[in-house]
Amino acid sequence: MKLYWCPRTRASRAVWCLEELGEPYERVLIDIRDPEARKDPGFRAASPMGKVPALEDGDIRLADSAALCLYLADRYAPERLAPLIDEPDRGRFLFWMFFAPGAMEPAMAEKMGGWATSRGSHGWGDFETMLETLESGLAPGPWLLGERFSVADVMVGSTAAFMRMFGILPESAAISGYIDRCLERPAYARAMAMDEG
Ligand SMILES: N[C@@H](CCC(=O)N[C@@H](CS)C(=O)NCC(=O)O)C(=O)O
Repeated sequence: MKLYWCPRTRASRAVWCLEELGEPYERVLIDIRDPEARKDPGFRAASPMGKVPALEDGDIRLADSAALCLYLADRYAPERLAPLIDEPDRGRFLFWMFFAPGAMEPAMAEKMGGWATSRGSHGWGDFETMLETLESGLAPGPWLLGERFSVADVMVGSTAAFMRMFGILPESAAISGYIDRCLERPAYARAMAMDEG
């Protein structure tokens, strides 16, 4: 597998996921600040928006951290990192997988950009609703699926860590404790170390 990657970007989620899998992969650096580097044909074929992360696995090419995590878990760690399609946990799992890009990220943009809120008409609700939903999803924990860690935690945990890093996470013992638990995972620590070079 080839992971198109750039340090200190959302690509760290894909690295965390790959490190949890334990399958061999190669990291290909795409400096997203360099327009020439972004012309790499393999990268463009895998990433329609020209964004990292993107993945090549045999004939399969795809981009987007949530899509990658779902693909990788289903393909290489079914049951271990993603509930199987007919397990009851699969429903909650899919909700949280899409919660990160579909609710957390736009709610963060709303908060940081000072956008007008519209809980009923914005698909992500609003920042407060997103936080309340996450807090209640983390009870009883320790993970979103209780004792079962999954790639939904890779998506939601990394996004919550970005929130804390950007200084927009209000005081929340449940969310802060969750981020700390994520950071204690050796696979996440390895992904963070790669960001530092
Ligand atoms: N929804 C995508 C977003 C990826 C994304 O925005 N990546 C940024 C880096 S964090 C990027 O590649 N930016 C370069 C650009 O858009 O020109 C994901 O989660 O993978």
